Amino acid sequence: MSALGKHDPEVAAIIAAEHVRQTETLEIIASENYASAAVLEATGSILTNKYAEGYPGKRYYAGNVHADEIESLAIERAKELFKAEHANVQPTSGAEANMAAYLAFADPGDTLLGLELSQGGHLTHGSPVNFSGRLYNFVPYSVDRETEVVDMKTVATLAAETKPRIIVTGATAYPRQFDFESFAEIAHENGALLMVDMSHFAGLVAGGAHPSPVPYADVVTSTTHKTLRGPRGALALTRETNGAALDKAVFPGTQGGPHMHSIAAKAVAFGEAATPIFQAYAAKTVENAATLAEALQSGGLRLVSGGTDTHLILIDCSTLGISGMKAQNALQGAGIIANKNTIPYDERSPFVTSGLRIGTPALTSRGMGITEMRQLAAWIVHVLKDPDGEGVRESVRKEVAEFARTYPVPGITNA
Ligand code: DSN
Repeated sequence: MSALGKHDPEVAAIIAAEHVRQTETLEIIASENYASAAVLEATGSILTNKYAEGYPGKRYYAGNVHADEIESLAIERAKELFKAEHANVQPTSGAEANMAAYLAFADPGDTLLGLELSQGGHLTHGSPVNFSGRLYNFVPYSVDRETEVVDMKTVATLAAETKPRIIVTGATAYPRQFDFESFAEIAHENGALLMVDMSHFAGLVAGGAHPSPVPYADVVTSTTHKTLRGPRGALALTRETNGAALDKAVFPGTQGGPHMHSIAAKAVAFGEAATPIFQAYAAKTVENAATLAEALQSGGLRLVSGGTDTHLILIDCSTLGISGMKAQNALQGAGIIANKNTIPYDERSPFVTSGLRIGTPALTSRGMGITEMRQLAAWIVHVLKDPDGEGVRESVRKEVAEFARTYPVPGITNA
């Protein structure tokens, strides 16, 4: 029996039940993934015991020889992986990485541009209920009503009119690639910096399956646990000239003691992401999303922007006469885990929504491919066309559980 099982059977039992849930369901939340056994081991390591405020070679506490080694290794691996001049691996979440980037390169009250939350942007890209929207004058840009893709002419006009300090791009529910080169041109012509939050597609960038924002952006932030398949956490990249400002904004600007166990796990994940196996994973994730999108469209579903270039698909449930919430709940009853999401110009509230966001990172980590994506699409279409049918949900749930059990979950049933 494990130490946890002996010491605290109540917590151990809940985690064991979560093992079963992760094994028997199909995880298609676009931002979720499975960390490897090595990443989990580093995350659960004794590095959690150490306080290490500061940076390698310049700490505020004694005893940091190994903290310095691990953080330096993580920094070097991040720089090498993303071909960046400077990396900070201390942000504990994407929100904190973004907070540090704003603190480093703007002042409270400054104007910034960000993609509207209801159109796929993130809370920290200027939502009025978030620190970003409260401290900064965020002006949102939108997608075109017809194409549902960001219209660079509108961004250019808005930038010329508002002269922002930073233009923020990147999203949580946008199925297309951003045009980093045009964003950089617009930003620089208007005296702004370009910030790219690549949280969703960082793993695709690392694996060469998506253009990199690093050559164009002045600052790049990312979580480490989505397509990148690392521990829950984040990082920020910038040019050498901006490195000191960014570091100061992370510590002491927005954070105290870094989470050294997570930093060790980030180093492991960056090492994994630099391998040919990961390159194949990234390519497969995108290929699976394209296959899934095509199969869903053949099944009669409407996809926002007509498809995907990434790991992510946004389904317009309103054409089926149901809300995103109803779709999410019906699929959950069938063992398929997705999340409701607003779609551009949504008429429903952000809690109910008209959309369903899905993605292929987690299932691709389980070794699934084109055949499995076609089967998944058939189940999704079947359930969404009869969202009140208990019989349909129950029969799909049994088929899904049996099917899912045959695909190992990294970190649980294999390495
Ligand atoms: N929760 C993340 C996502 O699902 O995209 C964003 O913070």
